[in-house]
Amino acid sequence: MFQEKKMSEDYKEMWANMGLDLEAHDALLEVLGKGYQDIYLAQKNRPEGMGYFDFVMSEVHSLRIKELLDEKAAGRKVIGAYCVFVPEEIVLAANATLVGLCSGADFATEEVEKFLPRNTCSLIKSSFGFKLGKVCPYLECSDMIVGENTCDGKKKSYETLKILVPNLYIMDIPQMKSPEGRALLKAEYIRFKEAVEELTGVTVDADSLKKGIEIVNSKRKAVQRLMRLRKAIPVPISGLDALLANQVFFYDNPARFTDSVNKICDELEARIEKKEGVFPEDTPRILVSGCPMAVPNWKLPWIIETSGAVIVGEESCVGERGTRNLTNDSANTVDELIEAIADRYFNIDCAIFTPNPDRLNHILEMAETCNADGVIHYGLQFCQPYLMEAIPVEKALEEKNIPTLRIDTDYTMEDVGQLKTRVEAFVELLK
Ligand code: BJ8
Repeated sequence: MFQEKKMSEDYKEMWANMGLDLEAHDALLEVLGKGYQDIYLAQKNRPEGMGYFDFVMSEVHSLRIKELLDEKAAGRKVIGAYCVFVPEEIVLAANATLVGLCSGADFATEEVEKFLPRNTCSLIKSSFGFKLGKVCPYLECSDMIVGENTCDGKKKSYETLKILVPNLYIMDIPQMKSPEGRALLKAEYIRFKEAVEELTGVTVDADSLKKGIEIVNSKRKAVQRLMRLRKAIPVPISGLDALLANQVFFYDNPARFTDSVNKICDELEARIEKKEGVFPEDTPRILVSGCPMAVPNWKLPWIIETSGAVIVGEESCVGERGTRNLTNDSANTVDELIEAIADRYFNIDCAIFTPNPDRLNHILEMAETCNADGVIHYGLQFCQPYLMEAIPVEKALEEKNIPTLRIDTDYTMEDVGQLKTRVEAFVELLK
């Protein structure tokens, strides 16, 4: 007990030294802890390996931050990113650590709306809220923050974020899958490599880049393995737990994360062998497609899985869109390896691309391979790219007789009752 108190006092000092607002931060941790308890720990039949992720979440602002600060004290740099277009391979090759900057909850909304219009998506508002509310230790310990020109909302909001953070680096991202777009992405990755080299004082060479690729590929392979196991009937793990693994992907030490996911997969294989499911075999299976769900955005998955259905896949950047492709590491020069990295990332089918037929095909393919009975398209209000694409996505799925429900929502809890009614009706239809 005393030990625990002493530890929490030490962490308070650590947070205060980072410039966090302790009162606001305590309030955030309390809400987060309560939400985790009610949503995650209330689940039944969880794989034992999820204990590791429960631990990670309980320490997400403490032990992991202490690890990052220890790394920094030893001379390593930390880079924060908002988008899966930022190549972790290059960051690792320069002996730095990449962390995702979460943006999954409303915070300091009144303050945020002094800087951004009200009709901005929750994800962007959240990223500002965490900064203005001084509650995100990842943001505060980042030596460089990478913003990317993806959607208009992000692109323009970074002009303002630049005033609030001293170390914002902007990466340009193409909007079309043309040879020119591919050339732009490669040029941007070379420019990013140079900026990271300047920050770290480490020159990236072919060996370090190959090593970086290997580490990130291993992470992705573990998550791909998890994804494959969810195809089983009955499904051996809940969608909420699988989402959590996909969320922790962005924070944890990569090697430790890979091991932990593989351990869960071993356990799931044994479950599948015994035909042991997390829900009854006839539970309707849902594919969720759309905007990314960053920690602690668990609202819709929680609604779905407490309404008689199970989520069997996420067509999302916090899910398959972010992890499905590997980077080829067979080349032997820095330029060729960057080429391979650009090839890998150019395949990401984010809705900011126009036209974007790959995403549509991928959703159809996922619905089939995941044995999904229906698709729920998740769009954040005011997110033009995903809300606009939701219409052709729904049409294409209906042409294949795959029932689809379109949900537009935000991070508030105001619409929970209404969403639950709609999801329950959809699940009834699937039954
Ligand atoms: S690669 S999905 S992580 S940009 S929800 S901020 S699109 S208005 S998040 Fe994304 Fe990279 Fe694409 Fe993935 Fe804009 Fe929409 Fe808000 Fe969004």
